[in-house]
Amino acid sequence: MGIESDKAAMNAMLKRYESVTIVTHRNPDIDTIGTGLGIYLLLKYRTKKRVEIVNESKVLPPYMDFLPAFSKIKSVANFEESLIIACDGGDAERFGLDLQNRVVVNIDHHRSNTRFGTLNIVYPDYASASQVAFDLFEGIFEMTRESAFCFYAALLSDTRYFTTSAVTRDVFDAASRMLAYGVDAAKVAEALTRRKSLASLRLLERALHSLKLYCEGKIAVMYVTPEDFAATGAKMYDTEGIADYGRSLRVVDVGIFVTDEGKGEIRVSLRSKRYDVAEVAKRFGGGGHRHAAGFRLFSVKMEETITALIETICSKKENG
Ligand SMILES: [Mn+2]
Repeated sequence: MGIESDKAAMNAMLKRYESVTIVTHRNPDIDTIGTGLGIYLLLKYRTKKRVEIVNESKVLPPYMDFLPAFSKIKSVANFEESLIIACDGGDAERFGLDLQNRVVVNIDHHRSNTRFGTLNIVYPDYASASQVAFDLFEGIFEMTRESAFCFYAALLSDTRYFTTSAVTRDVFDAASRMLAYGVDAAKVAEALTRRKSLASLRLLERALHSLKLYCEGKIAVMYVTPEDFAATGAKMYDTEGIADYGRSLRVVDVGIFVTDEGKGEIRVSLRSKRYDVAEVAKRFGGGGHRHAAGFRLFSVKMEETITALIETICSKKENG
């Protein structure tokens, strides 16, 4: 165990393959895409291997287009005998691709990770999958500025700009080492915080309008409906960051954000200060981190989902 033995295992694994397929998770965030692109660029520049990077969605969030090689991401995997490197996914289903009978390196930081890989490089104390990838590949290959840029963007995003409970001295140490490769921190910060779409702010306005408190103010619920999407022209990726608002209130412990795009799928994002929302998400078939988790439900009414969640969380609060 430990990063040095993981480096050796990763190196040995890479030596056995001429081609590599990097997979990123469904409903992608910057961590999965940034980690994937960082590894993609390293393998491209530092090896002679054939490399592809895949995300099952046809339309990727445009706000990620500042990441180098973003346009190289494909929606289907074409290599058949390649080594799979899975980025930032707690279980194999998260990737929406058939990973059965494939050799998989699982690079992640979710405590709930099911260790679905052939080689599992999972560090639950790390703040992002990109921090894991950076520690892992630094020393295997000479790091490049572009890869460090991708890893740093993913770290900044997954820590919500260094505000989550996962932020430690090690995180700042990793961030500092990333910047040492020439990453422009201000450029990354601007890309993440100052180029939102108008539709995303209009959607936020509507989401805030829906805000209600429950359980003596301990739970905040916000939602957006198909009508909200239609009225604003927003897409699913425009909901990025809205889930954090409920929890930002002083009295609130758990923020619930429910998204119904009108396609028969309801997405629930959970954020908390202390409550273990990963456990709740797991009970509803999802997963995540202790203070940030989520799940999806199909063909159910939004109101029923919200009621069930409030009951689950509020009753557990009273009991303990
Ligand atoms: Mn992550």
